[in-house]
Amino acid sequence: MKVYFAGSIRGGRKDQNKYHELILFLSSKVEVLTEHVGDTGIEEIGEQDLSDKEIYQRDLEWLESADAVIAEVTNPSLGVGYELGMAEKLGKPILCLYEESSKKSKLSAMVSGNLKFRTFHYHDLDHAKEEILSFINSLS
Ligand code: 6K6
Repeated sequence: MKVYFAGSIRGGRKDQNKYHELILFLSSKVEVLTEHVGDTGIEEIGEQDLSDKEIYQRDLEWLESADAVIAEVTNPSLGVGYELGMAEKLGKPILCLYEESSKKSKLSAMVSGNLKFRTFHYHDLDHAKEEILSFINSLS
């Protein structure tokens, strides 16, 4: 099974360690197409050999080929929002993970109000991993 993991890049990298841990966990179960989303220093290193147009085209191809999409949506990101809309139109099963905490920004109604998304509010990463397992198992 191929999973497209989406997480904020230019929207802000404060949750990158969470993405990294969730991607590591996910990679032990399925093929993750977007492992770079959890990489430390992606903004500094960038994908220097790729233009924005090439990144967009490559990511869209991966999204089309994915069996499912998992998005960490706690940190708002234009790119992740775009990917979620595209994934919905492509008919992909979608899990959105949101860390429940009063300090975080409120989740967009365009995510929480969309009944086609499986949106899960988690307390810690173990809680999120349990939900990831349940989501993956529901697809096989
Ligand atoms: C270098 C410097 C800044 O960004 C880079 C490399 N950019 C990207 N590389 C790979 N995927 C990207 C890149 N920018 C956005 N994406 C895709 O959009 C990822 O799949 C993320 O899920 C999402 C993040 O969007 P933004 O708007 O937060 O960047």
